[in-house]
Amino acid sequence: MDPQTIKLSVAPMMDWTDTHCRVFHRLLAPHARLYTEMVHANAVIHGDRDRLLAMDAVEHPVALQLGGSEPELLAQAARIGAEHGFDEVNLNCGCPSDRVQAGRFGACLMREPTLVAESVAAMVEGCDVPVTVKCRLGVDDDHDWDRFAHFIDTVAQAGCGMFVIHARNAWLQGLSPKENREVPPLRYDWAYRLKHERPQLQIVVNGGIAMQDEATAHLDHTDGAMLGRAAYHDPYLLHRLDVAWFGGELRSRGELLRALRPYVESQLARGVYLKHITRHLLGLFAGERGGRAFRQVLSEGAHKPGADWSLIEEALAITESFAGERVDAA
Ligand code: FMN
Repeated sequence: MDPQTIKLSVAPMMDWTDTHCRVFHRLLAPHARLYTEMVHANAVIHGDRDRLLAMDAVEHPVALQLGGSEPELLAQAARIGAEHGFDEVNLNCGCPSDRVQAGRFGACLMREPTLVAESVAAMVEGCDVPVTVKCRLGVDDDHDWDRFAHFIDTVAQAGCGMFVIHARNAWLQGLSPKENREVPPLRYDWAYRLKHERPQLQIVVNGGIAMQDEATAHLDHTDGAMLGRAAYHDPYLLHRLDVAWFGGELRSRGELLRALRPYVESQLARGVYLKHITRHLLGLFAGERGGRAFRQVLSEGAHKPGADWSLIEEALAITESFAGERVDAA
Protein backbone atom coordinates (compact mmCIF):
# COMPACT_ATOMS: atom_id res chain seq x y z
CA MET A 1 0.00 0.00 0.00
CA ASP A 2 1.26 3.51 -0.78
CA PRO A 3 3.00 4.56 2.48
CA GLN A 4 1.69 8.13 2.12
CA THR A 5 -1.90 6.94 2.33
CA ILE A 6 -1.54 5.11 5.62
CA LYS A 7 0.29 7.75 7.67
CA LEU A 8 -2.95 9.25 8.93
CA SER A 9 -6.19 7.36 9.30
CA VAL A 10 -9.55 7.65 11.02
CA ALA A 11 -10.69 4.54 12.85
CA PRO A 12 -13.75 2.48 11.99
CA MET A 13 -16.45 3.42 14.50
CA MET A 14 -19.93 1.91 14.61
CA ASP A 15 -22.71 4.48 14.45
CA TRP A 16 -20.17 7.22 13.86
CA THR A 17 -18.08 6.79 10.70
CA ASP A 18 -20.94 6.63 8.23
CA THR A 19 -20.67 8.19 4.80
CA HIS A 20 -21.68 11.71 5.99
CA CYS A 21 -19.01 11.61 8.66
CA ARG A 22 -16.39 10.41 6.22
CA VAL A 23 -17.20 13.13 3.68
CA PHE A 24 -16.71 15.70 6.44
CA HIS A 25 -13.45 14.12 7.56
CA ARG A 26 -12.22 14.02 3.98
CA LEU A 27 -12.69 17.76 3.73
CA LEU A 28 -10.66 18.29 6.87
CA ALA A 29 -7.95 15.80 6.02
CA PRO A 30 -7.48 15.32 2.28
CA HIS A 31 -4.69 12.77 2.83
CA ALA A 32 -6.23 10.59 5.52
CA ARG A 33 -7.33 7.01 5.00
CA LEU A 34 -10.91 6.59 6.13
CA TYR A 35 -12.66 3.49 7.43
CA THR A 36 -16.32 2.52 7.41
CA GLU A 37 -18.18 1.25 10.42
CA MET A 38 -17.85 -2.51 10.75
CA VAL A 39 -20.34 -4.36 8.54
CA HIS A 40 -20.85 -8.09 9.01
CA ALA A 41 -20.07 -10.19 5.94
CA ASN A 42 -23.60 -11.62 6.01
CA ALA A 43 -25.10 -8.15 5.93
CA VAL A 44 -22.97 -7.22 2.94
CA ILE A 45 -24.14 -10.32 1.11
CA HIS A 46 -27.81 -10.33 2.07
CA GLY A 47 -28.55 -6.83 3.40
CA ASP A 48 -29.43 -3.44 1.98
CA ARG A 49 -26.19 -2.64 0.19
CA ASP A 50 -27.22 0.84 -0.87
CA ARG A 51 -27.41 1.75 2.79
CA LEU A 52 -24.67 -0.44 4.27
CA LEU A 53 -22.07 0.32 1.63
CA ALA A 54 -23.09 3.94 1.00
CA MET A 55 -19.99 5.86 -0.03
CA ASP A 56 -19.35 9.18 -1.79
CA ALA A 57 -16.76 9.57 -4.54
CA VAL A 58 -14.79 12.11 -2.49
CA GLU A 59 -14.08 9.60 0.26
CA HIS A 60 -11.15 7.80 -1.38
CA PRO A 61 -8.96 6.29 -0.07
CA VAL A 62 -11.60 4.51 1.98
CA ALA A 63 -11.60 1.04 3.50
CA LEU A 64 -14.55 -1.23 4.16
CA GLN A 65 -14.28 -2.94 7.52
CA LEU A 66 -15.81 -6.40 7.68
CA GLY A 67 -16.79 -8.56 10.62
CA GLY A 68 -17.07 -12.30 10.38
CA SER A 69 -15.07 -15.50 10.54
CA GLU A 70 -16.36 -17.68 7.75
CA PRO A 71 -13.78 -17.58 4.98
CA GLU A 72 -16.19 -18.10 2.12
CA LEU A 73 -18.61 -15.44 3.30
CA LEU A 74 -15.78 -13.01 3.97
CA ALA A 75 -14.38 -13.64 0.50
CA GLN A 76 -17.76 -12.93 -1.06
CA ALA A 77 -18.24 -9.79 1.03
CA ALA A 78 -14.70 -8.59 0.21
CA ARG A 79 -15.39 -9.04 -3.51
CA ILE A 80 -18.64 -7.09 -3.24
CA GLY A 81 -16.85 -4.34 -1.29
CA ALA A 82 -14.06 -4.05 -3.84
CA GLU A 83 -16.55 -4.01 -6.71
CA HIS A 84 -18.38 -1.26 -4.90
CA GLY A 85 -15.20 0.83 -5.07
CA PHE A 86 -13.62 0.43 -1.63
CA ASP A 87 -9.83 0.74 -1.76
CA GLU A 88 -9.10 -1.74 1.03
CA VAL A 89 -10.97 -4.41 2.95
CA ASN A 90 -10.17 -4.66 6.64
CA LEU A 91 -11.04 -7.55 8.92
CA ASN A 92 -12.09 -6.72 12.46
CA CYS A 93 -10.16 -8.78 15.01
CA GLY A 94 -10.43 -6.24 17.80
CA CYS A 95 -14.04 -5.69 18.80
CA PRO A 96 -14.82 -7.16 22.22
CA SER A 97 -18.63 -6.83 22.52
CA ASP A 98 -20.70 -9.81 23.71
CA ARG A 99 -22.74 -9.78 20.53
CA VAL A 100 -19.58 -10.07 18.52
CA GLN A 101 -18.18 -12.87 20.70
CA ALA A 102 -21.41 -14.83 20.35
CA GLY A 103 -20.97 -14.60 16.59
CA ARG A 104 -17.33 -15.71 16.97
CA PHE A 105 -15.69 -12.71 15.41
CA GLY A 106 -13.94 -9.53 16.52
CA ALA A 107 -11.31 -9.75 19.26
CA CYS A 108 -11.93 -13.41 20.12
CA LEU A 109 -10.42 -14.21 16.72
CA MET A 110 -7.02 -13.36 18.16
CA ARG A 111 -7.21 -16.82 19.71
CA GLU A 112 -7.75 -18.38 16.29
CA PRO A 113 -4.86 -17.34 14.07
CA THR A 114 -5.41 -20.23 11.68
CA LEU A 115 -9.04 -19.30 11.09
CA VAL A 116 -8.07 -15.65 10.55
CA ALA A 117 -5.35 -16.73 8.13
CA GLU A 118 -7.86 -18.86 6.20
CA SER A 119 -10.26 -15.93 6.13
CA VAL A 120 -7.59 -13.53 4.91
CA ALA A 121 -6.38 -15.98 2.27
CA ALA A 122 -9.95 -16.37 0.98
CA MET A 123 -10.48 -12.60 0.96
CA VAL A 124 -7.21 -12.01 -0.89
CA GLU A 125 -8.29 -14.59 -3.44
CA GLY A 126 -11.77 -13.07 -3.67
CA CYS A 127 -10.91 -9.42 -4.30
CA ASP A 128 -8.29 -7.26 -5.97
CA VAL A 129 -7.71 -4.65 -3.26
CA PRO A 130 -5.40 -4.97 -0.21
CA VAL A 131 -6.77 -7.02 2.65
CA THR A 132 -5.74 -5.75 6.09
CA VAL A 133 -6.42 -6.66 9.71
CA LYS A 134 -7.21 -4.52 12.76
CA CYS A 135 -6.45 -6.29 16.01
CA ARG A 136 -5.52 -5.93 19.66
CA LEU A 137 -2.39 -7.22 21.42
CA GLY A 138 -4.19 -10.18 22.91
CA VAL A 139 -7.26 -11.12 24.88
CA ASP A 140 -7.92 -11.14 28.62
CA ASP A 141 -4.73 -11.52 30.67
CA ASP A 142 -2.77 -12.97 27.82
CA HIS A 143 0.35 -10.80 27.59
CA ASP A 144 2.51 -13.20 25.64
CA TRP A 145 4.56 -11.46 22.94
CA ASP A 146 5.27 -14.75 21.17
CA ARG A 147 1.57 -15.54 20.90
CA PHE A 148 0.86 -12.08 19.50
CA ALA A 149 3.76 -12.34 17.04
CA HIS A 150 2.56 -15.81 16.01
CA PHE A 151 -0.90 -14.37 15.26
CA ILE A 152 0.63 -11.62 13.12
CA ASP A 153 3.02 -13.94 11.29
CA THR A 154 0.34 -16.53 10.56
CA VAL A 155 -2.01 -13.91 9.17
CA ALA A 156 0.77 -12.12 7.26
CA GLN A 157 1.70 -15.37 5.52
CA ALA A 158 -1.88 -15.62 4.31
CA GLY A 159 -1.49 -12.32 2.43
CA CYS A 160 -2.07 -9.50 4.90
CA GLY A 161 0.66 -6.85 4.54
CA MET A 162 -0.78 -4.20 6.82
CA PHE A 163 -1.98 -4.39 10.40
CA VAL A 164 -3.71 -1.76 12.49
CA ILE A 165 -2.72 -2.42 16.08
CA HIS A 166 -5.09 -1.13 18.74
CA ALA A 167 -2.28 -1.32 21.25
CA ARG A 168 -4.00 -2.86 24.26
CA ASN A 169 -5.60 -6.17 25.15
CA ALA A 170 -9.32 -6.81 24.86
CA TRP A 171 -10.86 -8.23 28.00
CA LEU A 172 -13.62 -10.52 26.91
CA GLN A 173 -15.15 -10.86 30.37
CA GLY A 174 -16.41 -8.15 32.68
CA LEU A 175 -15.73 -5.00 30.66
CA SER A 176 -18.12 -3.14 28.39
CA PRO A 177 -16.88 -2.20 24.90
CA LYS A 178 -16.43 1.37 26.18
CA GLU A 179 -14.34 0.19 29.15
CA ASN A 180 -12.41 -2.00 26.76
CA ARG A 181 -11.23 1.17 25.03
CA GLU A 182 -10.05 2.69 28.29
CA VAL A 183 -9.14 0.19 30.98
CA PRO A 184 -6.64 -2.29 29.49
CA PRO A 185 -3.29 -0.46 29.50
CA LEU A 186 -1.80 0.81 26.25
CA ARG A 187 1.44 -0.81 25.12
CA TYR A 188 2.62 1.15 22.09
CA ASP A 189 5.99 -0.53 22.45
CA TRP A 190 4.48 -3.76 21.11
CA ALA A 191 3.41 -2.03 17.89
CA TYR A 192 6.88 -0.43 17.64
CA ARG A 193 8.60 -3.75 18.19
CA LEU A 194 6.46 -5.39 15.54
CA LYS A 195 7.54 -2.76 13.00
CA HIS A 196 11.15 -2.98 14.11
CA GLU A 197 11.33 -6.76 13.86
CA ARG A 198 9.16 -7.10 10.75
CA PRO A 199 9.98 -4.02 8.65
CA GLN A 200 8.36 -5.61 5.61
CA LEU A 201 4.93 -5.27 7.25
CA GLN A 202 3.07 -1.97 7.35
CA ILE A 203 2.09 -1.21 10.93
CA VAL A 204 -0.41 1.45 11.94
CA VAL A 205 -0.75 2.19 15.64
CA ASN A 206 -4.08 3.02 17.27
CA GLY A 207 -5.45 3.68 20.73
CA GLY A 208 -5.63 6.80 22.88
CA ILE A 209 -3.94 9.17 20.42
CA ALA A 210 -5.39 12.60 21.09
CA MET A 211 -2.65 15.19 20.59
CA GLN A 212 -0.81 16.38 17.51
CA ASP A 213 2.69 15.90 18.97
CA GLU A 214 1.84 12.47 20.24
CA ALA A 215 0.50 11.39 16.84
CA THR A 216 3.61 12.76 15.14
CA ALA A 217 5.92 10.89 17.53
CA HIS A 218 4.35 7.57 16.54
CA LEU A 219 5.60 8.07 12.99
CA ASP A 220 9.17 7.59 14.23
CA HIS A 221 8.31 3.97 15.00
CA THR A 222 5.41 2.93 12.78
CA ASP A 223 3.97 3.60 9.33
CA GLY A 224 0.96 5.45 10.56
CA ALA A 225 -1.29 6.64 13.33
CA MET A 226 -5.01 5.91 13.43
CA LEU A 227 -7.24 8.22 15.46
CA GLY A 228 -10.70 7.27 16.63
CA ARG A 229 -12.49 9.20 19.37
CA ALA A 230 -10.22 12.25 19.20
CA ALA A 231 -10.87 12.60 15.47
CA TYR A 232 -14.59 12.40 16.05
CA HIS A 233 -14.84 14.69 19.05
CA ASP A 234 -12.23 17.22 17.87
CA PRO A 235 -12.23 16.92 14.09
CA TYR A 236 -10.12 20.04 13.58
CA LEU A 237 -7.22 17.96 14.94
CA LEU A 238 -7.43 15.97 11.71
CA HIS A 239 -7.00 19.15 9.71
CA ARG A 240 -4.00 20.22 11.79
CA LEU A 241 -2.37 16.82 11.36
CA ASP A 242 -3.02 16.73 7.64
CA VAL A 243 -1.46 20.17 7.15
CA ALA A 244 1.48 19.39 9.46
CA TRP A 245 2.30 16.08 7.77
CA PHE A 246 1.40 16.74 4.15
CA GLY A 247 1.66 20.51 3.77
CA GLY A 248 -0.85 23.11 2.64
CA GLU A 249 -2.51 26.07 4.27
CA LEU A 250 -4.25 25.77 7.59
CA ARG A 251 -7.87 26.74 6.89
CA SER A 252 -10.27 28.07 9.48
CA ARG A 253 -13.03 25.93 10.89
CA GLY A 254 -15.66 28.16 9.32
CA GLU A 255 -14.06 27.97 5.89
CA LEU A 256 -13.84 24.20 6.09
CA LEU A 257 -17.43 23.87 7.17
CA ARG A 258 -18.70 26.15 4.42
CA ALA A 259 -16.94 23.92 1.91
CA LEU A 260 -19.37 21.20 3.01
CA ARG A 261 -22.37 23.23 1.83
CA PRO A 262 -22.76 21.68 -1.66
CA TYR A 263 -22.70 18.22 -0.09
CA VAL A 264 -25.22 19.14 2.58
CA GLU A 265 -27.56 20.70 0.05
CA SER A 266 -27.33 17.76 -2.32
CA GLN A 267 -28.15 15.39 0.54
CA LEU A 268 -31.10 17.52 1.68
CA ALA A 269 -32.38 17.50 -1.90
CA ARG A 270 -32.28 13.71 -1.79
CA GLY A 271 -34.42 13.68 1.36
CA VAL A 272 -31.67 13.16 3.95
CA TYR A 273 -32.45 14.91 7.23
CA LEU A 274 -29.98 17.60 8.29
CA LYS A 275 -29.54 15.98 11.71
CA HIS A 276 -27.93 12.92 10.12
CA ILE A 277 -25.12 15.15 8.90
CA THR A 278 -24.88 17.75 11.67
CA ARG A 279 -24.43 15.15 14.41
CA HIS A 280 -20.92 14.60 13.05
CA LEU A 281 -20.07 18.30 13.05
CA LEU A 282 -20.73 19.06 16.71
CA GLY A 283 -17.11 18.87 17.83
CA LEU A 284 -15.70 21.18 15.16
CA PHE A 285 -15.32 24.07 17.59
CA ALA A 286 -14.38 21.89 20.58
CA GLY A 287 -12.38 23.95 23.06
CA GLU A 288 -13.03 27.20 21.15
CA ARG A 289 -15.04 30.17 22.33
CA GLY A 290 -18.60 29.70 21.15
CA GLY A 291 -18.03 25.97 20.75
CA ARG A 292 -20.76 25.02 23.18
CA ALA A 293 -23.31 27.34 21.62
CA PHE A 294 -22.37 26.00 18.17
CA ARG A 295 -23.02 22.50 19.38
CA GLN A 296 -26.28 23.43 21.05
CA VAL A 297 -27.72 25.33 18.09
CA LEU A 298 -26.92 22.50 15.75
CA SER A 299 -28.10 19.67 17.94
CA GLU A 300 -31.37 21.35 18.89
CA GLY A 301 -32.19 22.95 15.55
CA ALA A 302 -31.36 20.02 13.29
CA HIS A 303 -34.28 18.01 14.68
CA LYS A 304 -36.83 20.59 13.62
CA PRO A 305 -38.81 19.92 10.45
CA GLY A 306 -37.40 21.69 7.41
CA ALA A 307 -33.99 22.34 9.02
CA ASP A 308 -31.58 23.34 6.28
CA TRP A 309 -28.16 24.93 5.63
CA SER A 310 -29.26 28.21 7.25
CA LEU A 311 -29.04 26.47 10.64
CA ILE A 312 -25.35 25.80 10.07
CA GLU A 313 -24.84 29.46 9.12
CA GLU A 314 -26.65 30.45 12.31
CA ALA A 315 -24.36 28.25 14.38
CA LEU A 316 -21.29 29.58 12.58
CA ALA A 317 -22.39 33.16 13.13
CA ILE A 318 -22.26 32.56 16.88
CA THR A 319 -18.68 31.38 16.75
CA GLU A 320 -17.79 34.31 14.50
CA SER A 321 -19.34 36.77 16.89
CA PHE A 322 -16.46 36.05 19.20
CA ALA A 323 -13.47 38.19 18.31
CA GLY A 324 -11.61 36.67 15.32
CA GLU A 325 -11.41 32.92 15.15
CA ARG A 326 -8.00 31.51 15.96
CA VAL A 327 -6.56 29.29 13.26
CA ASP A 328 -3.14 28.83 14.77
CA ALA A 329 -2.09 25.29 15.61
CA ALA A 330 -2.76 25.66 19.33
N1 FMN B 1 -13.29 -0.68 16.04
C1 FMN B 1 -13.47 -1.47 14.99
O1 FMN B 1 -12.52 -2.13 14.57
N2 FMN B 1 -14.68 -1.54 14.36
C2 FMN B 1 -15.76 -0.81 14.76
O2 FMN B 1 -16.83 -0.88 14.15
C3 FMN B 1 -15.59 0.02 15.90
N3 FMN B 1 -16.62 0.77 16.39
C4 FMN B 1 -16.37 1.70 17.36
C5 FMN B 1 -17.40 2.57 17.75
C6 FMN B 1 -17.16 3.58 18.66
C7 FMN B 1 -18.27 4.53 19.04
C8 FMN B 1 -15.87 3.73 19.21
C9 FMN B 1 -15.58 4.85 20.17
C10 FMN B 1 -14.86 2.85 18.86
C11 FMN B 1 -15.09 1.82 17.93
N4 FMN B 1 -14.09 0.95 17.52
C12 FMN B 1 -14.30 0.08 16.49
C13 FMN B 1 -12.73 1.07 18.08
C14 FMN B 1 -11.94 2.15 17.34
O3 FMN B 1 -11.77 1.80 15.99
C15 FMN B 1 -10.55 2.33 17.99
O4 FMN B 1 -9.81 1.14 17.84
C16 FMN B 1 -10.65 2.67 19.47
O5 FMN B 1 -11.63 3.66 19.71
C17 FMN B 1 -9.29 3.16 19.99
O6 FMN B 1 -8.86 4.30 19.31
P1 FMN B 1 -9.04 5.79 19.93
O7 FMN B 1 -8.48 5.74 21.32
O8 FMN B 1 -8.28 6.68 19.01
O9 FMN B 1 -10.52 6.07 19.97
